[in-house]
Amino acid sequence: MKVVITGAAGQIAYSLIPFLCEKGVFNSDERLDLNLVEIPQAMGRLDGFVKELEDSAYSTVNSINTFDNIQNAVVDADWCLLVGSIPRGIVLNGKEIKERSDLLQINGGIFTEQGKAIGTSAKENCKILVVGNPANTNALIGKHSSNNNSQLWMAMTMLDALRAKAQLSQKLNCHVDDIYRLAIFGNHSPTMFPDLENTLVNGKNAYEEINDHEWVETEFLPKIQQRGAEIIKARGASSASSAARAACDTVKAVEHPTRSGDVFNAAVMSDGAYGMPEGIFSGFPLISNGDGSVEIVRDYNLSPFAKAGLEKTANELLEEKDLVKDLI
Ligand code: NAX
Repeated sequence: MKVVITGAAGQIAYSLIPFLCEKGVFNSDERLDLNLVEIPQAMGRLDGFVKELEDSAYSTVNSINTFDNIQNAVVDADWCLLVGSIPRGIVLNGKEIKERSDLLQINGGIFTEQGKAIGTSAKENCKILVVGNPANTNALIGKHSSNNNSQLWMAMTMLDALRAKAQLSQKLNCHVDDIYRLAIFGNHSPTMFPDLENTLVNGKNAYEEINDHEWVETEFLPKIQQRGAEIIKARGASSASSAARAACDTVKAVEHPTRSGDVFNAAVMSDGAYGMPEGIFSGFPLISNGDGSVEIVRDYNLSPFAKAGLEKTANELLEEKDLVKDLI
């Protein structure tokens, strides 16, 4: 099983790769060939991490290989976890990258190249998870560039779902495993919409159990939407351990059948479900059949409040799409 991870010397990958090497993540006993990709300047750091991975002597691992280019890394890949990207605030050629449009253009170049390589050389049933931000639009660029409709492209919204579950379990004093059908709609950005009106906790409707719309609108939603910023402020760096957990959980969710009555969360190409415009990557509630295929769950009832939330995040995704229109 060939698993490609870009940004392999970064902080998310430092937690993610050990998680992926634990038993039971993949639905196959085949050992892992880990293809770790970095930019040339980071290869020294990556070599140091590889020594640590070797010293961990994972029984699930067959080989660990490093690459400073995507083309050779993705040949016959089963999974590509695209974590590497250029963060906002970095100084490139003497200019600080502050604007979303600049960030989209720079990362657009990266995802064009990666998409082409994956579309041509990875397996026809390859699964691709984009973590690097702006994840939804990077996935759109990657999928378009791959020119290959048999591969499955996703962008990560699992972290938003885990954050929402954690807050809900505190509010209703339940275990996170008691929560079913919690969905994140839209962009992985502060416009995302976490829906509680279709969420079940121990079989009961979570929104009705909370019975406090004010709390949902003025505390819960802003908390989830701004959680990334809250962590950056406290830690001086963006979420890494939790993002790694979420990426590993997404792989696991796709590899294994979804438990009965539940969903998992990722952004996939919209086909118009729930009124999200076609041709953007949007978070949806999904189920996996455990054979590599995933489906959007389409029986959620959306209130006017939820529909307004979806419209806002859809508009942001359309704006992002417009900013990269020359790449797609
Ligand atoms: P780091 O800056 O620690 O690591 C990123 C790594 O990517 C660096 O080592 C860099 O050299 C490498 N890289 C850059 N361009 C590359 C390329 N073309 N090929 C291969 N490697 C390349 O960032 P980290 O904290 O690991 O975060 C990675 C990305 O995840 C960022 O874009 C971040 O914004 C995003 N996040 C996404 C989340 C999500 O839920 N979708 C949540 C967490 C995180 O904010």
